[in-house]
Amino acid sequence: KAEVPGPELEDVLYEKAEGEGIAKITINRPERRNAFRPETVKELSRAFNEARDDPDVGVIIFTGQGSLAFCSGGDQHFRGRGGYVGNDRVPRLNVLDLQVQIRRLPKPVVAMVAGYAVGGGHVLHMVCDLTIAADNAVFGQTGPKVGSFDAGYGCSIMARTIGQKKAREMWFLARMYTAKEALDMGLINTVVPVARLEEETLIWCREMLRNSPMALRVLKSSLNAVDDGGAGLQELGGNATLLFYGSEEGSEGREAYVEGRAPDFSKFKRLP
Ligand code: 1HA
Repeated sequence: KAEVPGPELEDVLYEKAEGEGIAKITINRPERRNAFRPETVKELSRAFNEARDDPDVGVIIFTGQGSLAFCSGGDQHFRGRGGYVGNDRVPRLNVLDLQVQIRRLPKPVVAMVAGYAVGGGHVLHMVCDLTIAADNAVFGQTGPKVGSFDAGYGCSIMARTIGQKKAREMWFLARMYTAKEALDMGLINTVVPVARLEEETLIWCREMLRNSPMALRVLKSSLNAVDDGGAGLQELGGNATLLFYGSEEGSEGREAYVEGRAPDFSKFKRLP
């Protein structure tokens, strides 16, 4: 167990594997198949922020408590007009902000899915970088059956991932798909027996952790860029600035300014 600054988490668990570079964030509402209420989403956001800021964390596992569900989407008991209504009585669709947060987080986020990943819970696994599924996993959108839809990332990332025809099938018919079907569609990365889910997920995480963190960071923003439009380019551009600040050429500009002299960029060659 690891600390997240602020009030104690109620709906979410935050753990770090000591000396491993892996953080694990778990939705802990198994009695509701890990459906989220506004408070759950706020806590998830705090946990993801902590994992982002922690320089010892290189990969984040996102999962649900128990083997029956990853997440069953928005808790329908909390749904009101205009969104899901939490303790402050304000209706919110704050899971949309969480999707953006996961997407832009400059470290790989791995969805570890046992049981149901449906509705808004299905979209959450889709915005993760990789999905490792147990053989009991079930994937699907329920929106058109329960009076909802996610017309944002829920559609755009899905169509990019599995293609337009399959995406329309998934949304229009609101069927459920087995892990094997999801694998065949390219919706997930691999399927393992449920008893081996965590072990296999750790193998994938450790393999990524052996690779260059900066390469993974730039690749993630680059794979996001086209689909995220201006915001995607902004993310990719931020990485260019980050790298430039670490270079001698970038430092010369800052040093000259601080020292009150004209910068001398003459020694920096123009590469072909
Ligand atoms: O579409 C959006 C959004 C779109 C734009 C912006 C924001 C969005 C935010 C959210 C969403 C959505 O997520 S809409 C889709 C909402 N989710 C669903 O429609 C799934 C509803 N749940 C089920 O279909 C099934 O429960 C299940 C297939 C996940 C599991 O079935 P199973 O194993 O037969 O269990 P079940 O008995 O149905 O559920 C166990 C308990 O969990 C039940 O409570 P109990 O009778 O024991 O008191 C059940 O009511 C509860 N539960 C499960 N899912 C939810 C839930 N309670 C509230 N909300 C749920 N989503």
